[in-house]
Amino acid sequence: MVNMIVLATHNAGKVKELQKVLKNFPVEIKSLSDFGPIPEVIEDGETFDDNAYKKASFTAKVLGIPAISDDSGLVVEALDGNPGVRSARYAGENATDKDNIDKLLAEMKGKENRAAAFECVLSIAVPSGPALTYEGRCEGVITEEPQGEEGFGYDPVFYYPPFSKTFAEISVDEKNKVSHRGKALQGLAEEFDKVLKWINARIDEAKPPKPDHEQYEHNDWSE
Ligand code: ITT
Repeated sequence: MVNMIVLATHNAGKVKELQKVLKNFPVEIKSLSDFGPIPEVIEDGETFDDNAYKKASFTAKVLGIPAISDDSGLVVEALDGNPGVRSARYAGENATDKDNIDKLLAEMKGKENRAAAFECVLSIAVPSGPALTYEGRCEGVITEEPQGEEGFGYDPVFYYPPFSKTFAEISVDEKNKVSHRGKALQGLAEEFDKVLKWINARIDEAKPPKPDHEQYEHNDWSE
């Protein structure tokens, strides 16, 4: 029976969030920081699925226990889905949130269609390779100017119509109820008993078959 799963991140906030969502299940959620250093995974996939699976399967293989990872970002209709998988480094390799927002607002100047969505994919992988995924999406509108101080990333320019506010003008708890990551986590939590069964079955399959002693002759060296 699996009793430990690692979340492939050093981000303590993400670990706490997952521990909270899965608190009623008999499994301990660890962070990468609980283990020795392991190589960084380069997130160079073309989709959120690619990156989430890459991170989860690599971590599960290296540590030998099931791993969960998430990848997320902002998808803007008028920019053909950009910044997408490049959300964190849209304005360059070491870009700050402000650099990324400035670039986004410049690209969106004069655009009438300001529809956008945050998307999140969670991947759960076992060391032998197979994985499950859960997805979440949250639709909104890109503002003309940043509004609000809460949150991170593109929150100040992501206006959420049902709340008539940007994601930077609401609390973390309010955001988690409707956000892409919140929805993906809720989907995972709702089915987590099945996920645990799936993990246990994959781990059993990957075990080498027990030797069948009947087929071996007893060695007799007496002659
Ligand atoms: P890891 O270390 O766990 O990989 P990360 O900062 O790279 O965390 P994600 O892969 O989840 O975070 O997200 C990539 C980028 O997408 C992130 O840097 C933000 O710019 C943007 N983003 C994702 N979720 C967001 C949210 O809820 N609010 C604002 N921006 C978000």
